[in-house]
Amino acid sequence: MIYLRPPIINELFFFMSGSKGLYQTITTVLFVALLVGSALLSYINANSYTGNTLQTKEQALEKYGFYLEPDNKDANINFRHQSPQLDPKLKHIEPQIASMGASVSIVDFDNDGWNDIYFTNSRTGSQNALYRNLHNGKFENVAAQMGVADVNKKGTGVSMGAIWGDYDNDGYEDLFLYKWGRPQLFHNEGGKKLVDVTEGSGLPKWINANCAIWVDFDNDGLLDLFIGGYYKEDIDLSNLKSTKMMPESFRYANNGGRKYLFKNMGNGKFKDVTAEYGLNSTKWVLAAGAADLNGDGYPDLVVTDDYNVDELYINEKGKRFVEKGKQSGIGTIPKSGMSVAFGDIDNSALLGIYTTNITEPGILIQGNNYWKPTGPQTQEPKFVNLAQLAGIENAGWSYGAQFGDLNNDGYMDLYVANGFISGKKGTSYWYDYSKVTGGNSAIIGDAANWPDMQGKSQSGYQQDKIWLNNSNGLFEDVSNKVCPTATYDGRAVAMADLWNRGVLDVIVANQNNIPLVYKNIQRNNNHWIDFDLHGTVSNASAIGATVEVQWGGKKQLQVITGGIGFSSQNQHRLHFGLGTTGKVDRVLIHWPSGQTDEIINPEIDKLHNIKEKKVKA
Ligand SMILES: [Ca+2]
Ligand SMILES: [Ca+2]
Ligand SMILES: [Ca+2]
Ligand SMILES: [Ca+2]
Repeated sequence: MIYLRPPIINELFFFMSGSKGLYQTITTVLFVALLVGSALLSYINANSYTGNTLQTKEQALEKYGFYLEPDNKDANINFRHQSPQLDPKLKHIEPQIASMGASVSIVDFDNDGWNDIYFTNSRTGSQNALYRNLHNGKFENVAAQMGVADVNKKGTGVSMGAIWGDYDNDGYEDLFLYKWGRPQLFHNEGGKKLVDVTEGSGLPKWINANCAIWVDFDNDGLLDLFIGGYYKEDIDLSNLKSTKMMPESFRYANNGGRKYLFKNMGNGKFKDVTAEYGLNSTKWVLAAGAADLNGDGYPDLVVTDDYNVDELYINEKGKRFVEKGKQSGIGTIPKSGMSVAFGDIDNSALLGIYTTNITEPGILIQGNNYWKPTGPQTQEPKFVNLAQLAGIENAGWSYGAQFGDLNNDGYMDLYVANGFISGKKGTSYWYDYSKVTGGNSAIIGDAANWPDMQGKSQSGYQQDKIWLNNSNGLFEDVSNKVCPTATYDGRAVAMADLWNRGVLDVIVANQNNIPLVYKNIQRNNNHWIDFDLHGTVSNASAIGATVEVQWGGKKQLQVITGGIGFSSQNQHRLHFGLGTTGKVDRVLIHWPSGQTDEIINPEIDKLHNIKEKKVKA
């Protein structure tokens, strides 16, 4: 009824003043104001940023030098995500709660030099898919034979995401599967089999996690695990004891799941060191990213939270984490924090941080953030939000986002997955939603008080956002100019060179639907250079290592992450577009061990496999 109509506040006034009196009207208006927080009620018409005219592939190739071709069929990828089933007590808001779990992770699990793809599924009894790259444009689902398909069995919970990292440094990427349920660790046996080694590993019985990352926080060469809880860990969403499991507030909720920091002890065992490392908050974590943001050689943590401010944990020499969200700028305004990505968008060799939130025209304009460091790295880094200036602020109901140079021009572009719930067309749950957001914590916190969704949409049928970096600090919206229109409920995004062509393809996992596997078709004269790093003193996956490429007066920094975005993981190798410059001057590689390698004039249009020299730092 009110879908895309200007401002909801008027509707509410009309609704509430009829019978409930002025006091309640004012209260409701105040709560709505609280819901939108610092964001502004906006009159912006939806067309102002979804009004692209469709262009043909030919026009896109001519104008932008690339085109994203949907390739599911040719690639033989027929996976479809299915949403979780919930306790009948949540039936009335099931699409809302069951709105996550579509994830994608890129890994070369069999070390053949070709990227493979892992998708998670979330219905009890459904199968996850591991697509082995057959090198001929096609993939083959080998999840069952590898032992990672049937992982959503009744009573064990359902998958929410997966991260790959070589926790035992044997040269093969192992799998950590996080769930609304029992987390699972699988050891990769030489690329032949993934064996469940959860038992005795020290991992807990149940976490309701939508986020986990591999990070060697103490730089001892052993990959550790960070896991962010969403719902409290004593809740089984398929078998609820109580409906009082929702956030206590839309802006300052602290009743989410706990965080977990597991130190890898080196013998297949992980030790819970969360409390002694100071990760005690219980905000509703949706995403995390690790990178050294203050230049001391230890990876810091950016954690984005639903219903609260985001968090920045500065790593104090691997000994503990100290939360500096507020001081840094990152943790000042509560939004919906759904994704973290690192991107050096202006080739300054400094990592900026992109986090996603909600923009719904006429109702809620939170905007996404691009946190740019205010200067060279210092012990206490500070950031300023440049998303609006750069033109990458308003996407939609955003989930995953990734940076990557899609046209190899030497500037990182941005892909943002959009869309919450595509229900009945022409309907909107936003109005009903605002009724519960206007309640006190007891009202909001009890799912029984939430209005029945009745199959309605909420920010549904949205096109993902594709922003092209115009190299002058501004991005151009090319969303449905460089691919056919697709309005799935996008969740996880990953970028990877799927066919070893020197370009970044894009893979998007959509909730309760098919993924989109985009083959990136290029038509330009641009060059590229790729690096795949292998640690020896550092962790074998080289997670935390950075590569700085210097060419033609530019310098671009990228970091290897063990999971980034929303429930996703990019390819392990780092890809740099170079534009038309035919020469790279210098490459600097900083390993987590503290070693630095320098390469002068490396060959371009080539993937460089680089092994860390075995010397103690
Ligand atoms: Ca492979
Ligand atoms: Ca391994
Ligand atoms: Ca470690
Ligand atoms: Ca670019």
